[in-house]
Amino acid sequence: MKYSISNWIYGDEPLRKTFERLKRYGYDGVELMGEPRLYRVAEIRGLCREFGLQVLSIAGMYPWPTEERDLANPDPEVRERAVKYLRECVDFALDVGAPLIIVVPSAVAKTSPVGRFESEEEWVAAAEREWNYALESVSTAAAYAEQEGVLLAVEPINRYETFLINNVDQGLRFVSEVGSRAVKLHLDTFHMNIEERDPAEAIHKAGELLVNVHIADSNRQAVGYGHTDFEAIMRALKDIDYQGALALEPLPPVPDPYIAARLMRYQHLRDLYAEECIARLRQYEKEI
Ligand code: LER
Ligand code: MN
Repeated sequence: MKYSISNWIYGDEPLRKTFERLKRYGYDGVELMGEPRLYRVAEIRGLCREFGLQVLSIAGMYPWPTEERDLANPDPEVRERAVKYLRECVDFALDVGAPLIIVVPSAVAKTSPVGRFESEEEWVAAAEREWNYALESVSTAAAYAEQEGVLLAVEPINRYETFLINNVDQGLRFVSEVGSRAVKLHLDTFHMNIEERDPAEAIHKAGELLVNVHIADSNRQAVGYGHTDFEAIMRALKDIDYQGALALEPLPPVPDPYIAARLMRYQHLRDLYAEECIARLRQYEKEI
């Protein structure tokens, strides 16, 4: 199994410090935050060579409210900018040798369609419209990704962070409706813990469409801090012959993930979580 850490959980920490941590604890690579304009490609390539690490994935960032990153937005100009952002992420992935980009097809923390609704019917109609807009946007971006040989991996996230795609069934339906070779599925153990009846069963359902996985425990902290059954998860990944990476995304105990990522008072957890997560997951790998 390949292991990485998604560097958005370290706020604006310098890349060198992140790469040093990854190397120290035996990781194979990094998942880079999808902010192409914040990086210098030459620096990333140099750090990968120096530390013997790979960029294994790009985590697209879609913070709500946004006029730039909402692929499902009713405003066509907003959607156009969101597709442009994804194309920039594809170019960035090519520049740093990353095989895939994570896509959340509506913005993160957008828990209702855009607008005000007087009735259930209006809400349902608006949600369906945004589903279709998201399909159209992801299909457009997928045509470019397919041509460039990069994958887009759709991430279902929990109901408190999106109304659009919360679980593996909805994720698989979305992937099938886009119907592109370049569009696959990503799963996250933290979100699955909220939305799935059985996370291991969800992994089995995803099967060969699963190309990337985020790891955090049930309380979004490091492996072993919550009640997620990682043994069952590792066994399910083995059963489906999972070939992707496990990208760690554990956060300090603070409700808003983007604030949690930046709080200096929890910085001491960065090394500790990095060390514990890979050690515990490797142990499960050995035992199953
Ligand atoms: C992103 O990978 C994710 O899991 C979202 O919940 C961002 O907070
Ligand atoms: Mn995630």
